[in-house]
Amino acid sequence: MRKLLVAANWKMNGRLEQNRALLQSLKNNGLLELNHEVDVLIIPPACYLSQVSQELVGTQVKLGAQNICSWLQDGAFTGEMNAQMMVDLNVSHVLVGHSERRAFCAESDELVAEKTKACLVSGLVPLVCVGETLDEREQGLLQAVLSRQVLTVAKSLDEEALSKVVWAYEPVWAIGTGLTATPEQAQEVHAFIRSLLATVMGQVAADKLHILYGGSVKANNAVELFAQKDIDGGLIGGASLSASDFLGICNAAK
Ligand code: G2H
Repeated sequence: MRKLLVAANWKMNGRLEQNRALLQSLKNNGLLELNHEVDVLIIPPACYLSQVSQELVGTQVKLGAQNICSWLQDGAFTGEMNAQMMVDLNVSHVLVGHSERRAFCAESDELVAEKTKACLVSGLVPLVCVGETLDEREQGLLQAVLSRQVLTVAKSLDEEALSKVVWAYEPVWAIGTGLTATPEQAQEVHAFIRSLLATVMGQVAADKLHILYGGSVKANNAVELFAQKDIDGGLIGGASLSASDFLGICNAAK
């Protein structure tokens, strides 16, 4: 039985006061009691990691980062941050391969694999995002795209490292659009991703992996999504910016 994980991806949103109020409201309204039944992860912009880390002291809520630089330990690389720096900030998880970074920052499958490795070497859990565009789905390329994205990462890792990766399926056409994959559509893709991973690590190990769903998850569609056999929680964008919406989703994962 996989314990569900619900992750709040704040993306490029928030201000000091707004974050404080949001976290306070989450804590006052049941966030801390959830942890027995659901794992919760908050992924703020890098500049607010320290603030969120401090607000979460004494709780079991985990802290995630939205990005790392994979190719330098330390050095002359203005504007970048590496995995070791994230460890210093109490980060446990790092988003890798989010479609917004693939699209806006031209991140390739190979770079996603490098970043995944860099996280693992530093003891961080990579949360690797994969998903097809609407065009790709309509052209019948869904399985080809996901195979390429998943296997480029999976085949670059040994089995022990691969067992530590968390995956997120985020159909690009469902991100921030209000469109959501139906629970059946999502389940079908999650089962496919798990079967791909089973070809690399075996079925028993693949059955232990977490595969989250992301893309316009709301409190009113989360129950059905999370009830699917191969959906192990959610990566939540827009709805994570409201305490009541996010808690509604977390409660759906109980
Ligand atoms: C997908 C998701 C969170 P949203 O990007 O990563 O965002 O819930 O706003 O579609």
